Amino acid sequence: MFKSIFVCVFVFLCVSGDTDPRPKIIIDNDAGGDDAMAVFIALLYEQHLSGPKIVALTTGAGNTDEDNVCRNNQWLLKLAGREDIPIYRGARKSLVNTFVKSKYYYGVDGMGDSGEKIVDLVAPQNKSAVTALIEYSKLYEGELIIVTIGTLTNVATAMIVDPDFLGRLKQLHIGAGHIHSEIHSGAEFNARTDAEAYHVVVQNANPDKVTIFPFSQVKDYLKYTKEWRTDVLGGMKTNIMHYQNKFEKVSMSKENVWEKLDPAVVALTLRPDLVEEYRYAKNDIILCGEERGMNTNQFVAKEDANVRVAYALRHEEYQQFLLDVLKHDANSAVNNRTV
Ligand SMILES: [Ca+2]
Repeated sequence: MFKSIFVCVFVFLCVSGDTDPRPKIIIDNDAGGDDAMAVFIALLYEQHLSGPKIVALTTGAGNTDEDNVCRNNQWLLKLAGREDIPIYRGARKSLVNTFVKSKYYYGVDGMGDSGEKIVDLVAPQNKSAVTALIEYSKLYEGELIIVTIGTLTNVATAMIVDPDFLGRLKQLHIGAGHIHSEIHSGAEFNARTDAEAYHVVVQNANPDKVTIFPFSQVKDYLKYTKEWRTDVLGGMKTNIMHYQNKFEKVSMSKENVWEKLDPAVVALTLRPDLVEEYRYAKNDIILCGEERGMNTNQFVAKEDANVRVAYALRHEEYQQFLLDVLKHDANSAVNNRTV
């Protein structure tokens, strides 16, 4: 009896191919210089601080076209020495033919237009991002956290294809949208770029599974001086920070302060204690008219909510987190850059 149970467990573990008890993470991104830092943080946190296991990256158009986003994901894994992580290519445009062309905030190539040539890249997988998301949700049922830091096109499509998709996830963490106010009055890029996808996701959401990390809250709570980003964070002599500074070069030239959604969303996923207050909300997006792409949000009791919102964030603790994680490098413990 015990022998047969042992054999069954052994076969299951062999088939699933994983005995690691840590949570599993997929980062769905549109890299993007800010996505780059988010991916680096997750990889370094896994490698040096026993963080959740990054099992895949999935791509979609956004900061630049999907061909560039895919290549940028290849760069990131190469620089981090993590070509073991598969890349699955996703949405090349929005669900409805309303794709808002990027203003190339991070440069035409999405990564600072540095002219850098990073070679010997590992090819992406043939399987699509949507198929991969669904299959990983089955492989790691109850363990998988999907973090989106681009449009919601891939996740919305997975929800449409497989109505049980969200139920199998441990969490879906969404970096998109705003809690609108006088100072956050325009539509947020990730939400607006595929407004229909955002609508599909929140229509199918529930607050036990879905947390929204609005950009407005990052702007309110996690705003730092340009000097701190350039001299302190950017001054750390690691290979990864050397490239990260290049990837943000175009965007930094336009900014007076440093406030980035993508690294914050990944950091708050890895370290939920960096969120000071969550609230529950009825959250959606406006699809028609002049306000298209803007969010609607009403804070309510959990039983009336469709999402949880990361509302108040810890300023100093997040700043320290960035220093503690990004002081590490891909190949050694601390500060190994010599050239
Ligand atoms: Ca992004």
